[in-house]
Amino acid sequence: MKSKICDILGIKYPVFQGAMAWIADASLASAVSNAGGLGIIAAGNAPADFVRGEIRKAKELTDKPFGVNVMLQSPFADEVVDAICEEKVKVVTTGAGNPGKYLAKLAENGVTVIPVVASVALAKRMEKMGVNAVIAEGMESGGHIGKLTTMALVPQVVDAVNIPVLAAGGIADSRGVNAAFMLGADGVQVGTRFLSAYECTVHQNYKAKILKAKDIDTVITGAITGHPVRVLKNKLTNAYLAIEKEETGKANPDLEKLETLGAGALRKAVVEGDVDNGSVMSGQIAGLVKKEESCSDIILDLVKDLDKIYEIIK
Ligand code: TUI
Repeated sequence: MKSKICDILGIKYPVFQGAMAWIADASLASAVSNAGGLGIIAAGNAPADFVRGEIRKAKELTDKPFGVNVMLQSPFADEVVDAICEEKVKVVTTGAGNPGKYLAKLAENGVTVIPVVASVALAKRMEKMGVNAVIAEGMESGGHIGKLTTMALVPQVVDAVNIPVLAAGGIADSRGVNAAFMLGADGVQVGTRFLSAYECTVHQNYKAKILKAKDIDTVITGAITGHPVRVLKNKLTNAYLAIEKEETGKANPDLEKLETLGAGALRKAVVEGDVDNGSVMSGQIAGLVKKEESCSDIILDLVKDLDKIYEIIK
């Protein structure tokens, strides 16, 4: 038995690399694709020309399929979708919203579309609108998150739709992969573990903070603004959460103070390596990530028991 998602995309292993904003560039995505998974370039909040540049670099670095993630809250989302179609990217994932308005254009251009969903309702709506698969992402994930855990979300989405479902959130080794298949998933998306990859160009301080992280080291900021984001605890999150506490319950909470504190924080950590005052997005599973490795070794470790799992679930 093979994963349906491998057949749809023409990839060897049913492992997607999570689209970490500012981090998942052509270097990481092409290394994952070359290793048999699906590498994904994160558009994040970047303008289309930057994304186009990464797509062209990835085409030089791999002849395997790779994807681009459209962050739907980006002010550049429209132009990024145009660039994706012009560059004939084969696979698009979306995050942090409902991609409905882009689906017709992407389908016309032959792009396989796989949105991230955080609820059964959105998964069903997406299936009706013709997407090829969905990624059910639990709140164990790093970055922008929904409300449900992977354990609760994945089987409910699997039962609600007839398209392949990938599981994301809290998966960093073969035990997590096996568990995801037992929940009915047809593949997985892994973010945090790839932060430790040699081919991941994130600042060394960020990598070191991930490698040192313990199980209880992440916190959720932004609950009050309606944009909850999971990050590793640091000076920035202490200041941020103190303001959140002060403002919670007020008739007119001063959200601007929080926005000012958060502005540019991800870049500060990823590019400048300021892991005290920057935003170090990470999943709850960071405590399992212990050493730097190649993307190829990471993928082979993730899928090492899959043949046994296929036997069990067939
Ligand atoms: O998108 C993500 N994770 C991200 S995006 C990101 S970039 C960023 N930078 C600074 C501040 C905020 C974001 C960092 N991490 N994951 C995919 C994801 N999508 N998780 C949850 C969702 C989601 C949630 C609700 C998708 C759809 C949704 O509902 C939309 C609707 O209208 O029903």
